[in-house]
Amino acid sequence: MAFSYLNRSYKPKKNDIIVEYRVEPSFGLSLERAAEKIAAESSIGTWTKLSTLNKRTFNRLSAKIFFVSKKTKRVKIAYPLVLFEPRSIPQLLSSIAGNIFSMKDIKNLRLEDIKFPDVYINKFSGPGFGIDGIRKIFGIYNKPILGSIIKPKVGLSAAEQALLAYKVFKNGIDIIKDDENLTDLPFDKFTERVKEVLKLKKKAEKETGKKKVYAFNVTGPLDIMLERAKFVKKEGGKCIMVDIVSCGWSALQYLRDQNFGLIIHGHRAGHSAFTRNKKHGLTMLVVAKLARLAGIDQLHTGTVVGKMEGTREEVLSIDNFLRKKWANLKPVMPIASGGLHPALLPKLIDILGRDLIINFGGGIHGHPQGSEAGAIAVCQAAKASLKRIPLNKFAKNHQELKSALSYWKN
Ligand code: CAP
Ligand code: MG
Repeated sequence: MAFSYLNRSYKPKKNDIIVEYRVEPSFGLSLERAAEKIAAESSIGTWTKLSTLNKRTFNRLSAKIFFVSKKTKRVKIAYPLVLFEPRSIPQLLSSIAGNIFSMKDIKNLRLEDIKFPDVYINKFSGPGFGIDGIRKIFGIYNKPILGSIIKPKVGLSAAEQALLAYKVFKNGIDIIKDDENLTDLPFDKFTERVKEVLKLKKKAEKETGKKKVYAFNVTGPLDIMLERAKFVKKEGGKCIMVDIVSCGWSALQYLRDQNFGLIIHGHRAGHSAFTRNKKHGLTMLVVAKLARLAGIDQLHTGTVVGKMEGTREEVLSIDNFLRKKWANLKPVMPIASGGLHPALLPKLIDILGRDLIINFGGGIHGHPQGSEAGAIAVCQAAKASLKRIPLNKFAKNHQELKSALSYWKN
C-alpha cells in the first residue's frame, strides 16, 4: 500500500521534532515528491512501496511534511519523538541528517534548523557552567572576556609556550588557549605544557591580582582525552578545549558527562566542510544546537569582521541562540575569533555586543613590537571601544595601539 508523507493540514504535536530543510530536487522531480523521498528515507520508509509497512505503523511513526514553499525551497517535516533515542546525537543525525544527503533524487539539501521539544532537550546534561558561571570564574561582568591563542600554532616547546602565555596574561589577557592542532607533540608534550603553563599562570595571577584561565587542547582518542582532562584537573587547571568536529558528538558528550568541573571550550575546526555551502549540508546554527546539547560551555561562532566566513545575520542568530533560555539547559558563551586585531574591535563589539569571548592570535603575536605589546594594544582597543572613544584618538597617547593600527591599517 502506498502512503503519502505529505500532510499540509498536519499540526505538529508538542513533542514532535521539527526539521526545516532547504531542498533542490534533481531535474524533473517536484518539490513535493522530493520532500516525500526525504521524509520516507529519514523516518520509516525507503525508495519504494513496502508490503511490510501497514497503515497502523505508518500513522504512528511516519514523518509528516506539513510545510512546502516553492519560493524559498523550504520544507518542514515533523517527526514523532518516539523515533529518536533519548540522549543520542548520533542516532538523531543518522535519521534526519543521514542517507538523505546522498539520494540521487535530491540535487542539493541543507538542514537549516531543528526544533526540539523540551522533553528531548532535558535528557541531555548540557553546559556545566553557563555564561554566569564562566563570568564568575573570571570575575568579569558586562564586558567581553579577552583571549589569545598561542602562535605559532605549533612549534614552541612547553616551556616557551608557558613563558609566552605568562607574558600575555601579565599584560591584560584573561584566557589563553592551545591552537586547534596542538595536542601532544614531541617538542611540546601535553603533560609538560600543562605543568609549565599552570605554574606561570599562577605567577601572572599573583602579579596582576586577576583570575587567568588556560584552555588545554585535550583533542584525541576518547581514552586519551579522558586521561588528559583528569591530568588538567589534578594539576589545578580550570579549562579544556575540544575540537568538536574532529572528536565527534559522542566523545564530547561522554567527556562532559564525567562532570570534571572543567570549562569545556569548543573549537569548531572543520565545520565549514559542511556548513559553508548555503545549498548543501548543515547550518552552523544546527552545529551550535548539538554542541549545547552535548555540553559545551563556550563555542567559536564567528566574528563577521575577521578572516573566517559567516554573515552578520548568521553569527548573531547563533550567538543569540546560545545565550537564550533553552528548556533547562544552561546558556553557552559565544567566542569570536579568527583574523582579529585591535582595529577591528569597535566594529566587532558594535555588531556582536559585549557578552562574549574575543580571541586574538596573530592580532597579538604578530604585533610589530612583540606579543606583550600586542596584548597591551588589544586591551587599549577594548577599553576605547567600550567607551566609544575613536581608536585613532585613544592611540595618540597609547603607543602600542598606535603601532598596531598603523601596522594593520588596511
Ligand atoms: C585564530 C585561530 C582560530 C580560528 C578558528 C586560527 O587565529 O586560532 O582557530 O579563530 O576560527 O587558528 O585561525 P588568528 P573560528 O587570531 O591568528 O586568526 O573561530 O571561526 O572557528
Ligand atoms: Mg586556531
